[in-house]
Amino acid sequence: MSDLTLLTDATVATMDSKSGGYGVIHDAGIVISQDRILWVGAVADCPPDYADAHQIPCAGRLITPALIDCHTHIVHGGHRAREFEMRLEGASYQEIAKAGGGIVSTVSATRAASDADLLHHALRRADTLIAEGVSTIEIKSGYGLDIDTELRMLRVARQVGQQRQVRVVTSFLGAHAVPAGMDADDYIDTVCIPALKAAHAGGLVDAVDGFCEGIAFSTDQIARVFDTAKALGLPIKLHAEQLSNIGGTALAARYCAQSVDHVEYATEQDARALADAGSVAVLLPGAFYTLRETQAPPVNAFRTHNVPMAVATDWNPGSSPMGSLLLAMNMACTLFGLTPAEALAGTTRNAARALGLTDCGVIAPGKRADLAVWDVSDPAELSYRIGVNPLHKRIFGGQA
Ligand code: DI6
Ligand code: FE
Repeated sequence: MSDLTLLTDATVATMDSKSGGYGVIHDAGIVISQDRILWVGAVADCPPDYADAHQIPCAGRLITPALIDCHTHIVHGGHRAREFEMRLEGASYQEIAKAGGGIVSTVSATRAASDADLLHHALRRADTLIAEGVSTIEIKSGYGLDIDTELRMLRVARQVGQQRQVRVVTSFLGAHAVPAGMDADDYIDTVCIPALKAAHAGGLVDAVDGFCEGIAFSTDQIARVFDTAKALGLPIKLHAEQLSNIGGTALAARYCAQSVDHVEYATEQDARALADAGSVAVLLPGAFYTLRETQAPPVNAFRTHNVPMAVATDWNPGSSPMGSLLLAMNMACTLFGLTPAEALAGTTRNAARALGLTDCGVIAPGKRADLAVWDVSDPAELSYRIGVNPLHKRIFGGQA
């Protein structure tokens, strides 16, 4: 009995096209061996060696790479529905943050939550994403802002990856907000950097993130965190240019960031810097929508300079309480003007790149068999509908 599987009678969007399109193959098949893709192509061209593979007919369904949510904050305590009401009554996100709400209110709820409670809710959120064909989730710390709670968040994030068939990539986001009663510089030097070193020593950190913004940290403060990341050999990414332009994108590009996220206020020059650094621009339309922002990211400049664009949920309790990556794709098209092909590249090939992953995000020989089988025939359908989940089945590391 062969240990090979042949998914057959499918339409495959490989997302591996050099032209930036879907890379569609009609009447296609995919041969899987254990957790890897061995072959993909038109069934008519399938090599005879795979003739005795176990066949799974897909009834013409669309197969894409499994989706990758490359920016989330799904480990957190509590919720911020009251702030939603306050914004509807006219308060801004920045005003709420300055008045002691915002990120620091989630910090209190996260510190008060038990590990079991944090894990329970993070698993429920991960399950929601998995149900939409997500195979890989990036999860950030940043609601602890003390050494113990930052480490607890990252441990819970790792547990999500152990308790579910999903790959978790962690980011240390100690530089997310200044805790109440502390000076920002003191916080960076006496809490954030020691927490990063401890988390790294515990094997809990895959990348280092920060929030560079008027209501958070300056470029000088973030640079100190990045210098530590560099010394530890960790890649960096940054929340930058979300609400204003204070130079975060240029800073992150100087450190060859994996990604720079939000980037609504990035300039043409920022786009050039990202291109030179090989960084991905991660677009987060859920936060833009929730905060009713009006400045869209410079998508045309990213296209002109060949900056890869990813799309993510930014699932967090404040600015993006959004548990749907398909909805993020729809919003990236409707609000930011991405094409559906760019949106799908943004949650597959470019999302992998934003996480520094080279073994997933496209359907090609040698890549992980992380696949999503959809009850649709045209890949544009994935971005087009609102609030509809057409997933037929997800395959994770070759396992259905
Ligand atoms: N930008 C975001 O979108 C989240 N963090 C950040 O730096 C928002 C986090 C929150 O409001 O809780
Ligand atoms: Fe975020």
